[in-house]
Amino acid sequence: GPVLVPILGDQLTRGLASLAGRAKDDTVVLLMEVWDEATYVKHHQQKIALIFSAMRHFAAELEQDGWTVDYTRLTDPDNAGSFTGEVARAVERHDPREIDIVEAGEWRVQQAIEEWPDKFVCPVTIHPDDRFLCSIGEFRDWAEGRKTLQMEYFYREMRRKTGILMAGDQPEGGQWNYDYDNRGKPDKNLNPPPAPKFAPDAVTSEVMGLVAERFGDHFGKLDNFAWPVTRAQAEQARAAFLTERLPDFGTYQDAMVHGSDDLYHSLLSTSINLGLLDPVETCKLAEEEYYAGRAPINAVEGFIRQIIGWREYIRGMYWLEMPGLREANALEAVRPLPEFYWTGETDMRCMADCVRSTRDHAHAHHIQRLMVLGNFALIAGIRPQEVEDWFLVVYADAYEWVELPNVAAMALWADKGRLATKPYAASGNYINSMSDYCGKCVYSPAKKSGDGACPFGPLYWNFLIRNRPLLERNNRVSRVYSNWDRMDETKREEYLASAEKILAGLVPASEGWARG
Ligand code: FAD
Ligand code: DLZ
Ligand code: SF4
Repeated sequence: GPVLVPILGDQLTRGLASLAGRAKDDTVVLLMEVWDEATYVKHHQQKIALIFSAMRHFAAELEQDGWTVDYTRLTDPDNAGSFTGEVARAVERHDPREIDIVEAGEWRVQQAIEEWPDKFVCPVTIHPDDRFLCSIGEFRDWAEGRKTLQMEYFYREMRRKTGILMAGDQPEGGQWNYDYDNRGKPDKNLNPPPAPKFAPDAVTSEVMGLVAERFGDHFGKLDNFAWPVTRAQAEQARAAFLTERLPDFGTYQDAMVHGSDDLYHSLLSTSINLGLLDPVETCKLAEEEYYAGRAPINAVEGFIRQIIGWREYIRGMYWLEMPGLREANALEAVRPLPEFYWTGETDMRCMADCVRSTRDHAHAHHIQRLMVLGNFALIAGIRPQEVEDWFLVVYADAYEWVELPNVAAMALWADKGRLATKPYAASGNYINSMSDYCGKCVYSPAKKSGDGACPFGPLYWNFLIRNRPLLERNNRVSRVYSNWDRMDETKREEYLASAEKILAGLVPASEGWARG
């Protein structure tokens, strides 16, 4: 028989390692829409629509290219509901002499694939995913024996490896990192050109019908779907970003503006994660903008660092820390997730805006995820596993390999600082300085406790005091404890009393939002 090449929903890349060098007349490509993947958490409706539409478009492109494609739809009456079950059915249909697959992005799926050699009579080859610059083994080697695993050092290795923004063996411009220039506050000059929107075509519309029918009870709005679903659309989105928004990407990377959901961000994470865009190629195109004098170094370096730095590092950390990372809870946080993460019904204007963007577009930008949604969960002491489920459900770009390290380790410090040197805990002062949220909020960061005080303030101090034994030893945090100790007694008591009141007022989310 032929070689059977199963391709998972986030492996939509023409040059995938399992297809490279393969004869078309000797191969059956298998794509599977399966119930298990669509429901292991109750993904945002746009996320399911995006993945199914991109899979169907990709299958059609492969066929046009001369490949034989076997595609199981979710509604096929015999659909087995799982990857393993669908591969088993395909083995019966095609009697393959071999199965060739690229390793899965997610641990859960990889565990299942690793059982295939015992399940199927034909040999199974599992290829490394060479769409990442750094393989899992290479990352392990880098991490081994290091006391600290800071992203910055890993990133420099990736710069050297690719030669991107390198002048010989020195970083272009003399510095590795220009973050110091990337703290621009939102001001009146902010006028970002809107990112291109892609109206649903016939394929996407059909899939949206399916999602509405089968997954209509899942979180999120479906009808303003505008994601790129093909490589051509993703390239168009990328080109528009590089010419229109990249030059200001750096400066306003950390800014937040009410009602403005992407500012100068690229919105390319969904396309990169699905495999529609190559990460290194994307960085090289950004680098060209710098050498052509069309974008400044702080913007280009900042963008490239997110991709060959953070994205690769996060993926390496995932495979280094799994399966334990899923259970990690260094700060012993046990409070249930508040209902407003799902409904957006809260007086906190920052939080309400971030949940609105998340619900309407299955997207929020990095600082919204980290410093509003993540920060609140951190300082309120929400159980990491509930926060992780939320982040995995709500974003169109969320796969566990990238979501989990960002949430558990970066935002919640559940790994006790293996990834982030100190917790990203902040009071309303930070949000106030980086956004226009606070001016029209019913709360005020200037008011420190009692009625009308921004909840982030008391919760911030409460968090620090609750975790003092663990955090005080960290010399990047210890300074704030001296501030606390110098504060007068009544003020300290007011902070802690306010915090208790705020925490007691949090309404836990009802069951059934994240899991069926
Ligand atoms: P840009 O700001 O334009 O950045 C460019 C690219 O860099 C992104 O497209 C992405 O591929 C990459 N990137 C940037 N930051 C990170 C990061 N921290 N980790 C990995 N890649 C990064 N990203 C996901 O892709 N999926 C997730 O599920 C996810 N969950 C997150 C949860 C939390 C709590 C936090 C703090 C961050 C999370 N991120 C996640 C990272 C980041 O917020 C998104 O990649 C980014 O907002 C996507 O929008 P963009 O394409 O406009 O990004
Ligand atoms: C997220 C997702 C969803 C919702 N549905 C499918 C699907 O039906 N078929 C599929 O191949 N992939 C799906 N995915 C993405 C997978 O979960 C993703 O391929 C794995 O996470 C990779 O480890
Ligand atoms: Fe958010 Fe506090 Fe600012 Fe209100 S005052 S928007 S709650 S940071």
